[in-house]
Amino acid sequence: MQTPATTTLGRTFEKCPDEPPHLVGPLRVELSTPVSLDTVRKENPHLQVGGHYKPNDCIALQKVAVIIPFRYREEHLQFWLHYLHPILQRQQLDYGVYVIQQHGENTFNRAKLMNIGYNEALKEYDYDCFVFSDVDLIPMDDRNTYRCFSQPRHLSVSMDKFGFRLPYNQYFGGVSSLSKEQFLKINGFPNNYWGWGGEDDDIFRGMSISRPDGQVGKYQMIRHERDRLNQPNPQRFDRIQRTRQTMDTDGINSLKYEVVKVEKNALFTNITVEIDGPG
Ligand code: UDH
Ligand code: NGS
Repeated sequence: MQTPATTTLGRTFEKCPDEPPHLVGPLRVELSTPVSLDTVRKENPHLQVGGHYKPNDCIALQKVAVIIPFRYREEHLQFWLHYLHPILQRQQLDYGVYVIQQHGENTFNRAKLMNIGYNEALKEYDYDCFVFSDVDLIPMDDRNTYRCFSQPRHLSVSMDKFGFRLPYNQYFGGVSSLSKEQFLKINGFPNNYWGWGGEDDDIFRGMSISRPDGQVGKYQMIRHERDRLNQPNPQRFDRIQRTRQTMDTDGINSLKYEVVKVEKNALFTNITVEIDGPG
């Protein structure tokens, strides 16, 4: 028997179970018909403004900020919200969704946007876990829990575009989760990877990580062309080489940005930020 944890207005709440009871396992993902935000709102009547949710019959085991680095991918975001909100609710998480949108026309910087997401989410709520997700990755099994584990976790381990296997052993891209302590231990993510590639390899930093098995960790990626302002970064190999020397000074402790706008809509918190371009 679990001990009652909180009493509110005469109701007694217990901690949510380790294994959420309403999970269904493998899921079908269908990406040919776009889904409107209006439909997604109607499908998720229990969300609170800003894309927050917590179970109403038990106390969630973790408080999770889900952070999406973003620019010009509205259609992908609609699919993501349509698929992920119901899954995250079945997983009985106390969660909020933060879309961190890079303002302007500089080269894209995925890792820096993720650092900003960490910082901004913590200003709002006492999150203990951070899930970082590309906007185009849809889990194909709801047992792949968007929470933190005793090691940093790589969640997107078998993606359709890689034939449902890891492209290489140290791959840490796509979707990952780190607790606050794990994130701070590696000084967050590098701020100086502009353009495509390498920042996820940098984040791996030789950590020992956990992963779900290949069935639970299946993902479908929404197919797309290369983005206009996210060309392969020619400096990426050089940067990775030097990460052990730079990680103590380049990371969450050196993060600089300006918030342009914060909008809370029914499905997510949309934070637009200004970051400098490559120096
Ligand atoms: N992202 C944006 N906008 C951009 C660039 C990136 O929102 O302009 C975000 C988004 O969350 C995306 C993530 O950053 O899921 C990772 O970027 P990516 O999807 O470009 O990386 P990926 O490795 O694709 O998936 C690289 C281009 C592959 C071209 C293949 C052409 N057939
Ligand atoms: C590696 C990149 C990673 C990238 C991965 C998968 O080569 O950033 O490919 O790319 N590392 C470097 O470039 C150093 S993908 O097939 O998803 O486009 O995540």
